[in-house]
Amino acid sequence: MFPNQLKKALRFYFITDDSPKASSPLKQTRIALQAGATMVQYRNKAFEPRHYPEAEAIRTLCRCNDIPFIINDDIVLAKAVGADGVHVGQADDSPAQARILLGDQAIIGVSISNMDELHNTDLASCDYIGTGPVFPTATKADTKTVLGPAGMGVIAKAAPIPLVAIGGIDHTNAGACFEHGAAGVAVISCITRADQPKQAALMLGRQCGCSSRKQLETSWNDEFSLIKKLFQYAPSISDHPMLLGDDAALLHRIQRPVITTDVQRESVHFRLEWQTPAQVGFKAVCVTLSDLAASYATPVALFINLTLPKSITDNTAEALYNGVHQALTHYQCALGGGNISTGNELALDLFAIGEGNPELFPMRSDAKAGDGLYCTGPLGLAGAGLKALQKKDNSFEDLIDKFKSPSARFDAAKVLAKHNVRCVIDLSDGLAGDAAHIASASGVTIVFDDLKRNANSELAAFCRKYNCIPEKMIFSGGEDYELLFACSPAVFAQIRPALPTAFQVGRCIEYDETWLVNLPDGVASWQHGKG
Ligand code: 3NM
Repeated sequence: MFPNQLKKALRFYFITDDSPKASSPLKQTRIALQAGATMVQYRNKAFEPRHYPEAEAIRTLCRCNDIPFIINDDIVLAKAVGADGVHVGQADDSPAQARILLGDQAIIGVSISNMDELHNTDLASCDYIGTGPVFPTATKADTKTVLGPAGMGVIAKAAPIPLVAIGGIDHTNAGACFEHGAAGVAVISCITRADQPKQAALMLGRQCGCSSRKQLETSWNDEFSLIKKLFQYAPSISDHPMLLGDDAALLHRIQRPVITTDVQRESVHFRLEWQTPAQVGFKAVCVTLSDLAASYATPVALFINLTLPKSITDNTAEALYNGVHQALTHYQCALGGGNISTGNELALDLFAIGEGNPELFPMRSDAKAGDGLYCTGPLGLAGAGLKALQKKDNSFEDLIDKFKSPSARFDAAKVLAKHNVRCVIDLSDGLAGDAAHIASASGVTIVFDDLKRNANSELAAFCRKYNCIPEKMIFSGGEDYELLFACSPAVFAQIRPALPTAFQVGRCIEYDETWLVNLPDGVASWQHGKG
């Protein structure tokens, strides 16, 4: 937040009241927001896990109305609930600790009640100070000397960052705080314990020069708010500076841009009854970035077009974004842009840009007779996981996990690139299909090994239970997102120590009238790809 934006946000700073005498904090917040509050702090000195939904509901309300949401004291809660910042006292975690946990963008406030504290507090990690009590207050028992507006003004003058006045403030004395240099006033009881809270809040709002809100936004499930949220929580990746314009993104310094696209559609690629929205978001990014891994490219920016049916709630959309952001953070990829439209089914169209390896752009057409064909990890697990979900059998956790949460194998790609492996493809369609792509593009015949023994124990157990053939799962189950690659056996021997899960699946020979040899019975032969 820019300094002038922060100053505006501090103007009418409402703090929730945890007293049983007051109404619920969510209701208090609604009243304050309707009266024009510009910032909200959730203060609950007796916080317990059961209060979490309350904090979350207030955060959502603030977010919908574009108001910063701050947590009192508890930096871990602030992180967990996705607050915009935290306010710490002199005896709490330090502002520096808060900054480390909450990041550069967080708003961090600290309580300062006299000049000594002002001088002895490390303000480098703070965005504002809260100073009081300016007037006598019964809300906080352990407050220090009442400063009066003039005493507060002395601190405001000496403070290098904006000051918000606190303690005993209401519509009758807020003006004095502003006159003595406060950027804003923070209040509790003048609203929460007033006989007529709405009236009291409106009177204070007027003193602060804040416009009331006739109608509170309760949803950010519209295109503009949604895009704003999407960007607000996206990781900023500094290696590839990116200017987010109004209509497009300007990417700097991308040499050899590598571009890929993917789509994830409900009922075709995922089902919300099987996967949480966060898993859907996470997987959509992994699947898209997997193509970059198979191209030896480093992720730079991802673009998402989202189709949201009307039935999708804000919480679902937000959880989906959280998954997207987790994956982007994991793979150190920035969000370059997005678009949202309504539609009949939930769908994510994704585009990713990466920076290509300066020496090598691997191609599926680069396999040679004499090469072995290898894979970076176990196959058939995701396909079996999908079948387990279809059968509503949750006992095969590893298989289901592999289906729900694949990874893009940038780690393996690094090893392959280092050893100059020139032929790579990511396994999205299943071994038979993807090997056929290599064979037909390279003009070789691939002779498969007997992979019976390569079914991992959970896959073998699944096949026993459901009477299916493990090789069939290995050859036909898609969505493993391992890398399939061809190289000489000597090179593979050098690679193997760095990729212990890699194994041989076959070998390439001179083209012999057919692309694939030794496919297990019942696996589609893919011979139609010939030509
Ligand atoms: N901190 P009311 S005074 C939470 O002086 C708090 O640091 C203070 O509540 C300080 O608006 C205070 O009801 C209580 O007086 C503010």
